[in-house]
Amino acid sequence: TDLKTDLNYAIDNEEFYLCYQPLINTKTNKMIGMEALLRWNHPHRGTISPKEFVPLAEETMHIIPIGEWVVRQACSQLKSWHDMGYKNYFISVNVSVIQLQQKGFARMVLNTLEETGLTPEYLQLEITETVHMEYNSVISKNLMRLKRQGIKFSIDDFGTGYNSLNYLQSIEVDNLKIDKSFIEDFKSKVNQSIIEMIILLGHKINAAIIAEGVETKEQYDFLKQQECDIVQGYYVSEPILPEKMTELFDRL
Ligand code: G
Ligand code: G
Ligand code: NA
Ligand code: MN
Repeated sequence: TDLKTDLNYAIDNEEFYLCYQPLINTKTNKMIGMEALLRWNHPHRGTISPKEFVPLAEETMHIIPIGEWVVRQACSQLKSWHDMGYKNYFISVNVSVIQLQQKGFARMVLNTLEETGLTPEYLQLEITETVHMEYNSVISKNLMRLKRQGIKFSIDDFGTGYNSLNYLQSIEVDNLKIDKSFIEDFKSKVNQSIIEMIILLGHKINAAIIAEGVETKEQYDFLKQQECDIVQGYYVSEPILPEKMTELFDRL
């Protein structure tokens, strides 16, 4: 069978799960939140990365129920961590522009927050532009409605997306995430200029800067010195199962 067909059964068969990766404040070196990252445990092929199946799910529109499952799972996981006494962490959830352009998207997110009991201020949505989508009024209405309720927004892979600058025009974006391709080769003159420019732009519009793909102490120190606010990457921790997160709460 092909993956597109298998997507029909994946939710009901409970084949999806989330990993979590810590986000670290460079000023305090403390964990302040985590990104939820989707995984598909396929019955025959084993674990499949979202890089492989999210584009298919966007084509077939399975991304709508899958995205709803992700928001619910992430919010209820964070709520249970808060209830265990691990307070003040936020959670960052990836959303596809296909989801953002559904009329019912904002309502779905707000209902899920209410049902899980998570305060909206602890939810961050990462806008990831894997497909090209003209910025339009449905998207901006969803964003503004959620923003009014206290939900925060990050532009993922900033500098590589299609419409990143349009989002900045219509809502106050809370975070810009520097794409890991710029961090990977941070010693190149061009990449350093891009990193500096994104940090400058972000701070001018009151957004925090998150660098992803931070793998070495050298990268961490460079970013901290450039006043990058938050880092994420293997240097701190890879994405891990929720059971392992509680260990990190005590350590980070
Ligand atoms: O963790 P990993 O490197 O496998 O993630 C690969 C890509 O998949 C990243 O670009 C990430 O933004 C995207 N991704 C991870 N989880 C989700 C999700 O729940 N929904 C969507 N739409 N994309 C996701
Ligand atoms: O949404 P986005 O595609 O930016 O998601 C981040 C992706 O990068 C995830 O797939 C995650 O597994 C991966 N990732 C996280 N930390 C690192 C890292 O330090 N190095 C690399 N190469 N990838 C990372
Ligand atoms: Na992301
Ligand atoms: Mn990214």
